[in-house]
Amino acid sequence: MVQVTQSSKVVVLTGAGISAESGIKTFRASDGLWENHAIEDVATPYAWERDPELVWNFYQGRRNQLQDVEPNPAHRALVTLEKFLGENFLLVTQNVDDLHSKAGSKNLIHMHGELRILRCEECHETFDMMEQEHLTSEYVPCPSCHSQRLRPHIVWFHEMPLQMSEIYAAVEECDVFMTIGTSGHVYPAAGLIDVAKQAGAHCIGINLEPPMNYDQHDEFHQGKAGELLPDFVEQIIS
Ligand code: BV8
Repeated sequence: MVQVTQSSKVVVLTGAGISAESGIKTFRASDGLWENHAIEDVATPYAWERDPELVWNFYQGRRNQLQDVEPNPAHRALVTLEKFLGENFLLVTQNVDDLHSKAGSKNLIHMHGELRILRCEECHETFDMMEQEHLTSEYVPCPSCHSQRLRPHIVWFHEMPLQMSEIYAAVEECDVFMTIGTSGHVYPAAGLIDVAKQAGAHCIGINLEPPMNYDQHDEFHQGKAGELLPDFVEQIIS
């Protein structure tokens, strides 16, 4: 069991599995389907051009779900780890839900965007759109330039994830790299562990089942993040 001190640099990458015990379906569990649409068919810029109403309703439905879910012990364990490490801790999430920030995580990058936020395709302003009147199936005009081109602030397939240079900089100099609740299917997120290995980091995985990039991990703990992570964090910072 690796030990971390307050001078250890730790990067954590989370995926849909860390939110599963909060009641948010993972992509694999739903067979990558949403109401019989393949995620890759609704989470792309082409789908948005082809059928904006389908894509809008897909995201409005998931945005509405945010009102009914709460962080679980796994989200809170990462806040404990961040409080111990301070600026030496970075949390990178593939998730677009708001459970990490609701739990209190601060050094947090949403590399695939955020459900709560919409972005104007005209003026590129971003807006937190969680007011009740915004959660309808009707389009919401841009509050700034009033265009009808507000899109989900989500990184779709074939779009470049956000803040990748910051993420690579942190992974290239970390001592410990953890993957939690991710199947290792989607790139470039799933390739971050290769960068960490190159940098000599100790790579730890916590997941319900071995991820696609299992072999890159120095240690792997199989099980539910909400059950394993609180004790794991207590042990490595003691
Ligand atoms: C890019 C936002 C290039 C959307 C997401 C052809 C052309 C172009 C690109 C590609 C291509 N072919 C492949 C690619 C790359 C592509 C990709 O990786 N495709 C996959 C399908 C092979 N990637 C991209 O397109 C990326 N962009 O490459 O751009 C580029 C280059 C230059 C310039 C411009 C562009 C963009 C990828 C981002 C897509 N957006 N999310 C939305 O959410 O609606 S991806 C989305 O799926 C998630 O964010 C996440 O990343 C992924 C799902 O993965 P996980 O989070 O791991 O979830 P999953 O369900 O898979 O696994 C959950 C795990 O948890 C399971 O293992 C389960 O066992 C475990 N679990 C369950 N319960 C628990 C648990 N573990 C612990 N405790 C529990 N209780």
